[in-house]
Amino acid sequence: HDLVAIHPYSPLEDPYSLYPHSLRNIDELCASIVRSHRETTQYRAEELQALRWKVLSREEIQAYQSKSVDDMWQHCAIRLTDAVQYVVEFAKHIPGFRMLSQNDQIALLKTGSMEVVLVRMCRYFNTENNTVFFDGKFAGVEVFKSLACGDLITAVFDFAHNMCALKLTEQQIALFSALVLINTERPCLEDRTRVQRVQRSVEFGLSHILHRDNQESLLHKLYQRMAVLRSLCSLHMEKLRWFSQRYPLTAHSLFPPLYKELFA
Ligand code: CLR
Repeated sequence: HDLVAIHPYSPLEDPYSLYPHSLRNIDELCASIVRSHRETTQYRAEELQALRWKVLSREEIQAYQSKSVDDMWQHCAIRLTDAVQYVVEFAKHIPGFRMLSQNDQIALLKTGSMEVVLVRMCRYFNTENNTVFFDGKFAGVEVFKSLACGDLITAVFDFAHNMCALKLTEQQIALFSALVLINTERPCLEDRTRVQRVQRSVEFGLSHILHRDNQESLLHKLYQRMAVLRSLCSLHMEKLRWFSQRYPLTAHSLFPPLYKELFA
């Protein structure tokens, strides 16, 4: 288990989860989630802003388009797995997460990590030309043509575009990501009440900062986005099953172990 290896179960390191109802300070909870978000997003907002002029050339786009289906899938699976690994790091520092059993941590990450990657995608998205930062440059939908899953790519880009339109602050993104991850509706949870306690504190944190920012109307929109995320992730799983049937060898031997563990 790759995930178990990166998740030593150490409840004592986490003061909040021992006393979930005596959160002395909701600001402290928010600050700690924002800090772990900041420390686990590969690029800072200013860095990404400065890189916006870097777009793929005609030739580079053609190079991606002429890759074989399985080459391009493998390439994207590796990029996605990198991103997922940062989300796992982020999860570990959400107050209360480490208090959950290893099985529940894995159950939450199995369904939630891809959703958080998609939430994070809006930081890497340029709405002016509908491109995403991929492999060091900004890439449009056409770059992913050889994956042969145009409907998924279009849906993912649409989602990023709509998320950008909400103009969330880094703090709002951090709290929303935590809420996406800590979700009692996920299948196979052993101790739902414990997950619920953590979920409540994160919900409380999110409404607290939205209230502070005078943007309470966002809450409803964010809950709507969560439903879209769920459908995107089941589409991703569907595409992965299709791919694994067609290219069992690539899926079996060339995909990163963490990608297989989470999604296969
Ligand atoms: C999301 C935010 C992360 C950094 C990051 C890394 C990889 C990117 C991902 C972001 C967005 C979605 C992405 C992905 C690589 C491939 C994937 C562009 C920017 C596209 C949508 C293709 C998905 C293909 C699957 C079907 C395998 O912090």
